[in-house]
Amino acid sequence: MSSPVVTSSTGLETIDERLLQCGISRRAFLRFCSSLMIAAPFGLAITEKMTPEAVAQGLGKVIRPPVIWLAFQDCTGCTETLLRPSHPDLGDLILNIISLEYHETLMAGSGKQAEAALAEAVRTYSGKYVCVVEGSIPTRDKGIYMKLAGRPAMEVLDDVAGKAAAIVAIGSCASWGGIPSADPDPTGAVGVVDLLPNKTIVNLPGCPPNPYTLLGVVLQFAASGTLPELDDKRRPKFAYDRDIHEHCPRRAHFDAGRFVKQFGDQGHREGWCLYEMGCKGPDTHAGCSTRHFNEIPDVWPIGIGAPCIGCTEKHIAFREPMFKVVPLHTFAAPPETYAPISAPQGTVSPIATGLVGLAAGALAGAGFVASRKFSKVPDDESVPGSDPPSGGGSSETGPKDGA
Ligand code: FSX
Ligand code: SF4
Ligand code: F3S
Repeated sequence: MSSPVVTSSTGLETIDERLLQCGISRRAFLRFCSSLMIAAPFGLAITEKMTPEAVAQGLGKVIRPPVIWLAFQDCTGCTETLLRPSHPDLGDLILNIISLEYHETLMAGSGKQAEAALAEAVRTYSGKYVCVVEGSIPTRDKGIYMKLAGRPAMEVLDDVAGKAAAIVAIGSCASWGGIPSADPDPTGAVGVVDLLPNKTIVNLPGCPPNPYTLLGVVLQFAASGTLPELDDKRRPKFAYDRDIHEHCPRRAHFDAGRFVKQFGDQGHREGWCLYEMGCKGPDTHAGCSTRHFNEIPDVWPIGIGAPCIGCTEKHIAFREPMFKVVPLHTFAAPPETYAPISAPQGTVSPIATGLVGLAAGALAGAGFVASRKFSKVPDDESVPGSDPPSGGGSSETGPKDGA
């Protein structure tokens, strides 16, 4: 894998040529390049240490990569996320940046016409196209639970992905089975890598994943014939190297011990930490906490007040109950004591203010904070150090217990 997806000898246009021909403005392309940079500030060769103008200049010269998109057992959420950016013209732009040769959901043709289009695309770009796979593949009973044109999905995958230059498994379903593989897994759903373990495959789990991760991978491959560095689960490190919790905007509440206890309670309204509502952010590798969806700030699960369900992690999503509290890793454990959210309000007389008064206040504050423990009493929003509500049990259990 050392050459770009296609060369100009195929007669395909560059991205610049295509945008010019379609009358798509430079401004829209620059906006796209800026979004790509936000999604991949490090680790993607086409954006690293560059300005949006430089990214646009470089990408403009790239031959539009031919993409054949297969859809198996999925909800089409991955396609939706690609084509639902905040600016309608951005979806249009994306379809002009890549050369989407086949996509059942988006193409006008159906039946025999669609079959012919797939065969034609595979023939024309054999060994040069990127095969994007959406959805899991059923394997039980020889794969009879999903057929395309009379062929089991397994066979279609083997044929089409087998002739690709690179394969991108988009979404958790294509990466490792996703929702269809949840118990009782009636179809024996698996991901692409389970069936083609020796092929060049990039996994982009997420339900759905961020579309710019896909575009970044495909465009880097088109530009240089290389793929970004992958982790041991074949996920590009630029998008999956950190966990949600590391950069979560609610992290300060976690560290301060302010947890939502019930959806709709005061803490929920004030944007406190969702750990006790089952948030799997401390155990989930994805970039959602810094790269929101649809280019709209706060459009991501935790941003809208829902716990992260760990949708990028095979051992969590659709395996662990959504609202179950997960044990924490050591590094993520909250401190033994919490810094006060606001300075304790003392009753010291103004006459007594001064260094001595401040020192006494600080000591009192430290004791006040050190006495604070997590409470498992439902709806316990009492002030730490005050009497717990009646019926309250021990408050000795808390997130750190599972660390
Ligand atoms: Fe799965 Fe994607 Fe979730 Fe849906 O393709 S990753 S169910 S968002 O559409 O397949
Ligand atoms: Fe954010 Fe979840 Fe971590 Fe709380 S537990 S800080 S909501 S990622
Ligand atoms: Fe998925 Fe969690 Fe992001 S549920 S979309 S990894 S915040």
